[in-house]
Amino acid sequence: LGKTMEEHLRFAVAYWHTFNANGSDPFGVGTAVRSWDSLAPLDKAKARVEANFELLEKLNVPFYAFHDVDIAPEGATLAETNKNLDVIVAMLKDYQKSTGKKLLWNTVNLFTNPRYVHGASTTNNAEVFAYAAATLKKGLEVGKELGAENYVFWGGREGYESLLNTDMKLELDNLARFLHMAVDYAKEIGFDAQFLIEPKPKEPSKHQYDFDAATAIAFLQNYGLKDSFKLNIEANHATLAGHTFEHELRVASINGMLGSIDANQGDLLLGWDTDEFPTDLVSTTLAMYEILKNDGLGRGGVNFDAKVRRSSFEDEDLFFAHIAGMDTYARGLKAAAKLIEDRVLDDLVAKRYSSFSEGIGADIISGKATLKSLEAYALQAKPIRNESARLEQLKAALNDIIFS
Ligand code: GLO
Ligand code: NI
Ligand code: NI
Ligand code: NI
Repeated sequence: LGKTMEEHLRFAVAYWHTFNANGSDPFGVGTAVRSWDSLAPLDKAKARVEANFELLEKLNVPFYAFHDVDIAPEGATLAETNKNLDVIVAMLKDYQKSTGKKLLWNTVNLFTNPRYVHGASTTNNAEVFAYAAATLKKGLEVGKELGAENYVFWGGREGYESLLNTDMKLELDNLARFLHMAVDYAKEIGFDAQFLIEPKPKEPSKHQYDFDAATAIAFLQNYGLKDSFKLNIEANHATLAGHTFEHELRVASINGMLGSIDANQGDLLLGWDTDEFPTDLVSTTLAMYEILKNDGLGRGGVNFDAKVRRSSFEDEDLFFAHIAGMDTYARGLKAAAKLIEDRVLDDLVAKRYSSFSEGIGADIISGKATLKSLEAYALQAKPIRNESARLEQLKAALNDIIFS
């Protein structure tokens, strides 16, 4: 389909799920033991940089992604935090140069620190908004310094716990103001990354404003931001919102807003963002089908926002997990390409909607039809006959392609 597999699958490793993660979960402490555990914070950060690039090399993965707090320790003041960042960013830059590895995207963490208990740009506290804005400013500068191809906004706590104490209108206006400031500043410093909103319906907040693709697109449109953003669609966030991954990809795609993906999968029985590595071939096939139909992800990529389980604490597990994820996406890509090349779905879809290409259907599409002309048609038309959907036949054909 005009591109190599490498061009279709621009894999990225998520810094926060590899050597920053240690296997802890809400009910248990970390299980991974690392050689740098006893080092001072900044030395720890340096050791992780080294480990990150070793992982990228050994996996032959071209990209990585991070939050500011993943790469460098927060200081007691903003100035100190920024100084720590500068040290590590210089080191990352050197490593990028010597290895050829690139930054798919960066972002800033505006949800972990206690100052963000009420949100960041949607906080009730203007001082917190200011601090978040200053952190964002630094994030954009870091992205520019490292040549990030995208910049992600996941609204960690941009939502509410209760409407009883929430001024929703003000919070949404402020979220838009925050994003406009980001657009303006990126322009000012010549940072030309693609901006991406990552929708998620809940967790940690009870309701998050970027609930799903459709909600995020409407928000961006309402506030005059649509041309400056695309979406980063995460599989597990789609299912949290009650959608399939492919639904969210389709919604983004038909609106010209599909930018990048966070590759993972949820658990059918657990109702939260479990961030498991993607190993479901049917899901990756349908996802890659949407992505191929979108003509790829452009400067986006396939970022493994996925973590090994608490019981998989050896560094080796990180390798197996990423390899399993990459294999599942590569097979999904092959199956999706075959679906397209064999016109398994296209012919069927074309046939299914063929009534819109002539007669009354063509009038509807061209805008010529009115309620009156359609009534005139319906009054003289013969009894209506629908075709069978042949769903089971279709699903069997899909299985054939995926599993053969
Ligand atoms: C959390 C998100 C998160 C984002 C990343 C970017 O559910 O998936 O991992 O992808 O933090 O801020
Ligand atoms: Ni994510
Ligand atoms: Ni997530
Ligand atoms: Ni995640």
